[in-house]
Amino acid sequence: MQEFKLYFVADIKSNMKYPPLQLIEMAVAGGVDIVQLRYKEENIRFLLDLGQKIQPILKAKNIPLIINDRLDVAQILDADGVHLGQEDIPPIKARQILGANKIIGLSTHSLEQAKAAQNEPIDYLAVGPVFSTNTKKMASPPLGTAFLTQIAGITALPWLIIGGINSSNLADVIAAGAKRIAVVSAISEAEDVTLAARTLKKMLENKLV
Ligand code: TZP
Ligand code: MG
Repeated sequence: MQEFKLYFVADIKSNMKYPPLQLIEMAVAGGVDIVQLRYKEENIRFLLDLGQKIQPILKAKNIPLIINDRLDVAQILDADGVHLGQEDIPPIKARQILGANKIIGLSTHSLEQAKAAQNEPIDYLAVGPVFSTNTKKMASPPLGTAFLTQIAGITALPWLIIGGINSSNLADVIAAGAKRIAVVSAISEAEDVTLAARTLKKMLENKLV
């Protein structure tokens, strides 16, 4: 998969600060490299409709669209890939269904899981939560920054970190070895979404600290 630094998880909820389409447009204007649609509610028609609306915007900028959990939605949209958790469809099954050319990402929550991910047919792994966050009910404890120094040594895959990352702690996680981050609230809860994305991107590119 193409290199990326700033991975925006567009966690679509009914009580969002901005309408989803507008949010994604603003985040794209700020330079996010990948957009994941994450939607845990039931109106799959809505998700499909949103996916169809954002696809031309993302395609125009060569930004991959990743769908959280839902292989069926990824297939219907012909999205660029799926992101799976430890209790979702196993990556091997997703690979059989989606084929070699789609992106498959996997969430991991410990060094053991990150190590095991090496043997999975995936394109990248996510490690987290690094910090505590209100965005997702925490099923596992925050890993902290010291943990990050160990990840690079155990995986040859591109890895990103997730969970409570924002412009205030980004310098710390970069210092601990992170090169790629995924965020929900640091972008979607910002007053100025485009500026928030742009600032994170510049910090990741080492153009601003
Ligand atoms: N997986 C682990 S933490 C998390 C997900 C989807 C939520 C991250 O949200 P935020 O707002 O960037 O902390
Ligand atoms: Mg999942």
